[in-house]
Amino acid sequence: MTEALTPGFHRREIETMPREELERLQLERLQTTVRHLRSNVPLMAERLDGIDDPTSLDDLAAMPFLKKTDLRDNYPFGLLAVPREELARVHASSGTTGKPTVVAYTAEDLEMWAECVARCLRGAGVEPGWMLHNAYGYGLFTGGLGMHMGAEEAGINCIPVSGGNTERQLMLIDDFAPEAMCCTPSYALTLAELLGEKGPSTSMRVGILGAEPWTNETRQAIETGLGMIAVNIYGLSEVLGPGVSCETADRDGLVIMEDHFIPEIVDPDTGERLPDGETGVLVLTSLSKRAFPVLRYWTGDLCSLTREPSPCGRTHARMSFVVGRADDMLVIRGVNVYPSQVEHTLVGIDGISPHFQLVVERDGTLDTLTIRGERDPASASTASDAELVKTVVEAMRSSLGIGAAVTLNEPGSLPRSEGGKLQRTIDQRA
Ligand code: DLL
Repeated sequence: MTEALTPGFHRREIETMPREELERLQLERLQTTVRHLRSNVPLMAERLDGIDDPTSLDDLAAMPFLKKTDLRDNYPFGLLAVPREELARVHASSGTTGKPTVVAYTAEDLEMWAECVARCLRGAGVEPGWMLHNAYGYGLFTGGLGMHMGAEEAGINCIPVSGGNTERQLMLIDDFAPEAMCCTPSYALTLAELLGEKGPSTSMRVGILGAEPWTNETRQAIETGLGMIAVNIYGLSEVLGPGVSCETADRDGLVIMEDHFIPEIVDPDTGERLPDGETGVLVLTSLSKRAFPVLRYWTGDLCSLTREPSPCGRTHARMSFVVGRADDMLVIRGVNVYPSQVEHTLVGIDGISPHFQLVVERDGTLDTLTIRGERDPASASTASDAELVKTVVEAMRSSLGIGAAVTLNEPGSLPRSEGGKLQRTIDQRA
């Protein structure tokens, strides 16, 4: 049984600040950031040449975007806005091939980050004095250390377990009885599966899950499997690490730390700003970072925004779940397909487990999509394999708008997360 939790606060006065006051603070900090970038980052001085300092938040729309390729082209430290001696920490974004994307922090930047994560944890319902089982990887990846600092800032006892060695993780969860855990949603599914029929006898009341796209359907599977509520935390190393935004225990959109970041949603093709409620690319501007400030960073993540106040009294903008990345989009026979659409459809079907893989191949000139799924051994569904496959094929045709082949694999045979992010798409067309 998952039990409701009440969202708490870490810095209530900031988290519930009237919007007018918040926007005044954002403008002041934006002006400081633009001046800092002009004076200390040659690339930005060049790009901002001829553009006036902002006198209103709307002026941001006239400023240039910063993209991942800019970080790559200036690898490793070309975009730093402080001398190297002032750095306290370096991290890098995940990615398995080539050079990583390097980011850096001053001691003050780390304090700001810890405060953002502390707000996320308190909002998710984690109480000071609780124990947090932290299964995000420790290392260059921002997940482990980012969550760790935030927990300490909020007076939460963080167990630095890191990823991998799943049997041992389950033993520690049994023995230490943590009230909260954090890891990727795919790893939470792995843990839930291993608990299997024994069911969720764990002490955990809330999981703070993110670092990869997931859906509400997967959330339900995790909540049932682990007997806790699951909240979505978002972030990226280029902008901070975990803690740019996070759902509260109300699970009603991810609250953005707007005193430190300005969010915009733009059209993926034209870069034009889109109104609240419309889905487009999330673009983020940092307002308080010193070592590596970013102006209009093009995250590539697709979502929408609302500026309606939250039921718990928070006034900062909220973003929706990320529905995919502009560059994760598969174009199959001319139709745009996001892996999250498949997940959304598949995980809702009785008899099918939440583990899947997408394989795209080219047969002559024709692209084919195969969805590899598994039967859910825990489901009471009596449908035959053939009937299940037919159900999935029909559901996919109506949700994706294209035909897909569906295979049912041995339960447990598809790849599982061993602690980190899980790559679910295999595109063999290249
Ligand atoms: O994944 C930071 C993080 C750690 C976030 C732990 C949350 C928890 P990167 O390795 O730089 O940083 O990867 C950033 O991961 O641009 C998104 O595409 C994706 N991502 C992160 N959080 C979410 C989420 C960390 N909640 C990239 N939903 C981002 C969907 C997410 N995608």
